[in-house]
Amino acid sequence: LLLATSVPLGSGTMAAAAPGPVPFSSIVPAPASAVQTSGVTYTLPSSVAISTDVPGIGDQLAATLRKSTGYAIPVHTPPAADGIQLLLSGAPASVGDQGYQLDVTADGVTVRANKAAGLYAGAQTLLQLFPPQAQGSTVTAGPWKLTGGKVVDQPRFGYRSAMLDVARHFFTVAQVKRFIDEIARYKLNYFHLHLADDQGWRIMINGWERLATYGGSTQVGGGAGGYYTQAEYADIVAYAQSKYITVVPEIDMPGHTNAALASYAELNCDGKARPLYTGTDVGFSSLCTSKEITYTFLDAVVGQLAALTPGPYLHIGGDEAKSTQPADYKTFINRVQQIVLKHGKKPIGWHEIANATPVAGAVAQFWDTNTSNTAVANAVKNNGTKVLMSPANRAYLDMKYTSSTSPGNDWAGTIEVKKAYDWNPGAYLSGVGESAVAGVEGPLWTETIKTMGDIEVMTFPRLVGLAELGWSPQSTHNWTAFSKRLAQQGPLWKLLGIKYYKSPQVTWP
Ligand code: TNX
Repeated sequence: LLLATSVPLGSGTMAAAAPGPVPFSSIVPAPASAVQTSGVTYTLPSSVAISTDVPGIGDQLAATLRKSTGYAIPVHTPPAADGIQLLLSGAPASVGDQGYQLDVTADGVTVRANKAAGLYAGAQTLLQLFPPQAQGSTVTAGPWKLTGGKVVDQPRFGYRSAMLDVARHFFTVAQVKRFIDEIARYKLNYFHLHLADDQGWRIMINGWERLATYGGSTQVGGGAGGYYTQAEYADIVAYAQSKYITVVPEIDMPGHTNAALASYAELNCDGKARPLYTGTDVGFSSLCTSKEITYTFLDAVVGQLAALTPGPYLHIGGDEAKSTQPADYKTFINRVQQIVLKHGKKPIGWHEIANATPVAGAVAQFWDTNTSNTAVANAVKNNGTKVLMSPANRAYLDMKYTSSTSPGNDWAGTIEVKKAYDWNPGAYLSGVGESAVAGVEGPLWTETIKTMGDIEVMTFPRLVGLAELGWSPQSTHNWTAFSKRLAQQGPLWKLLGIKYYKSPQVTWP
């Protein structure tokens, strides 16, 4: 990278005029290839327009830049050739379905991609080339200058995700959408919604209404809880889709099911409804694997969720089934996988599903703290199972940063920012090499997480490290360089009111 002509992002944040231009070395996740053109910048004229093959992406970019620049920024479809072009033509085949090419010359900006998802990713890179004020909600005086050069970029792994547990503490649709906004900036393309656990059932199921109205009526600590109507869930899914994020809904089973067992007596082997639960223990509940009503129930749940979910996956949980006999667990998971397939989806489960027989196309999500797991390695070898990497001592967003930070859990240790970044998902678990890894996910369990601020401070800055592990080539992996990129996000988070942990490991501007 040629950095001689550029001004570091943090140096002008107090000035009235927009600082900049931002060097390519600040792009996070680090791009596969980025070369600046010495001496070249593009200055946004106040007459700038966007010309795009995907109006939804052009409109989102224009809406952001209108608020901060005060420019009109009309959005056209080609053949108009405007200052900013977002095109589904001319991208190299090598960038695949999720990558893009971005060119900044003295005359304008062109993002090219093969698919809309790639164009969206390129638009996120483009936004990062503006100073943080460009994403603010008040007008800042220009000139708005962008560093000239070429970025050719595509992800290392196709699956990059964050999980939010809305069962332990319930979060509103507006809070979930804000979280989606926050993760989309870093090119995550999946969002895992943990919809049911011992403490709460958070989605209306027609014919089984008490799951939501009773099973959803509380949460950890005894607060009011809540649930999403099917229309609200569909709204979350559509919102994520507009940011090229695929929602993966999870109904955890056969354990982590106390809320369901409290709502319907017949789901218990002894036919007696359990009391609602507001504590934080795990492993005490199980659906009755030997009763037919269990599978009738799950067919309704899976069928309705599948109909509401355009993405290819449904997450069936399967973790910590300590109150289910191992043989019953295998029978149960194998049968539930067939229900998922019947409704046109592929199952994802926590890695314990490798103890059953993962079907073709199933994904096992690894969450343990060790670096070898025989059942997972065998599933990879024998069933072609792909692994989603969420090692709890690296990727869990609910772990405390240090023993003196709160909120958070610490059963998997504390995870400072460097520890969250400094591992290699493609060479972490024995027998699970690069080609067996679907990608990475940062799960945020919410036993101790109650507010949007709690969500944000646990997520940022750590999730950006995970996003980089999922997107950037291993050859770019370097803590010193990463921590500098990361530091440049601080002013943006401050401007947007996003709480983050000011880790002493990072030199914030
Ligand atoms: C274990 S890891 C769980 C969750 C808890 C989490 C807290 C896993 C798949 N299950 O039920 O919320 O630890 O860190």
